[in-house]
Amino acid sequence: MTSRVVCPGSYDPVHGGHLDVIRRAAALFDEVVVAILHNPAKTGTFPIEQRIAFIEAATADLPAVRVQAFPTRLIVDIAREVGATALLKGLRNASDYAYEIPMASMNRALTGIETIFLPGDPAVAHLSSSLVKEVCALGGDITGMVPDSVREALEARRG
Ligand code: COD
Repeated sequence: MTSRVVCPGSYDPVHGGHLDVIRRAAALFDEVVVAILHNPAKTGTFPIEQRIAFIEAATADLPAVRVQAFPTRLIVDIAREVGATALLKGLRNASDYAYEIPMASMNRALTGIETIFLPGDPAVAHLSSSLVKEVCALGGDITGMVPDSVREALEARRG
């Protein structure tokens, strides 16, 4: 039976921490669905189509990975629809843990789906979409933190 996992997130935009988790997921499961969803606590920076394009380009060497957007849907419904065994997320630190555990519990209460957590790689644990955007907007160098296409798009937004 094909094992399939969903990696949910805003991915606005994708960065090296996300890509590390996606690559590790692809080594563990037959198929990885990277699901771009709406986080009500965040306002969007990049259009959904552009977020998809950034991730597709960065994972082009991983045939098991597919990227889909489900802007106004519950993650548990997406997981059921695509036939996922589990959700998979990265955990950078205690703040991530405090944020993620209630969501994992809620999702399990809704449909029984489990959430698997991978510890963030310390080499990229400092990365978040919001910090990368802030550093770039204020003139900092984000080379290597995000794919080049993302860096160029963020630099262009500086004006
Ligand atoms: N290293 C390792 N992992 C990382 C790193 C890093 N440097 N940076 C981020 N991650 C992990 C995060 O911990 C997270 O697991 C994932 O990558 C995605 O991160 P973000 O920031 O792009 O995404 P979030 O946290 O904004 O995503 C929240 C969701 C969109 C998944 C959530 O709001 C959701 O499920 N929304 C859909 C509606 C829904 O079902 N709501 C009810 C939830 S109970």
